[in-house]
Amino acid sequence: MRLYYHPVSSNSRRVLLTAIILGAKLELITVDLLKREHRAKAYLQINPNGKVPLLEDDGFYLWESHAIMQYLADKEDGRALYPKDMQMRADINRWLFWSAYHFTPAVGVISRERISKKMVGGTGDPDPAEIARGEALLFASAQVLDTHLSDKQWIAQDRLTLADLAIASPLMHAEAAQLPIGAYKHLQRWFAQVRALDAWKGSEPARSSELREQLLSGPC
Ligand SMILES: N[C@@H](CCC(=O)N[C@@H](CS)C(=O)NCC(=O)O)C(=O)O
Repeated sequence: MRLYYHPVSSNSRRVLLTAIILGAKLELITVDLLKREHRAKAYLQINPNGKVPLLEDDGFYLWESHAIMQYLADKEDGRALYPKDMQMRADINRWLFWSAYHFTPAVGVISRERISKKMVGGTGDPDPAEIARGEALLFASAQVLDTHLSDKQWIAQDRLTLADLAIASPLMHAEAAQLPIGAYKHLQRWFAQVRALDAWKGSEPARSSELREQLLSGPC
């Protein structure tokens, strides 16, 4: 299997975390977003969205990071991360959809203004109106998550699952994007647990060359 990704992409990060924990064997291919490789004709033919990540498995191309996580978990028999039981799975799926539709886009509005704009050559300073819009979205989502975690160690099923990996990933930019989440203490406690995972450390952008070796020589 091949993963087209970028080391600082949080949507790629959730797939990397999943792959590391599952011990999946993956060839990592960097799509250089700064050089706009994701908009090249050849790449658009395999992912018409022009985004990372993208998984290729024996000629099958799969885009959308949450769908890739589910596919890897099923393919690598990752029952602990993604149980087969219908209701357990539905519990996790609801958080994956919540991640894709609410939490990740909320963080994305702020990250785009404070990080991505500078990375792509800078079209100017963060737009205060966009920051305010992102913060309003993020406060609403962070409150839901914080309340949910007030009596739970992990998001679903009382153990680490795809839900935690999906939702923690955009927080990789918490400091750089100055995400206003310091007051959410249950969320902070949970995120500290995710950050303590070997897989989190192993998927840090700075370790992408080590990761490349590790995933390529994975056990399966
Ligand atoms: N919903 C998609 C979002 C993918 C996405 O937005 N990826 C970003 C990197 S984190 C990207 O490729 N951006 C380039 C662009 O939009 O031009 C997923 O979860 O895979």
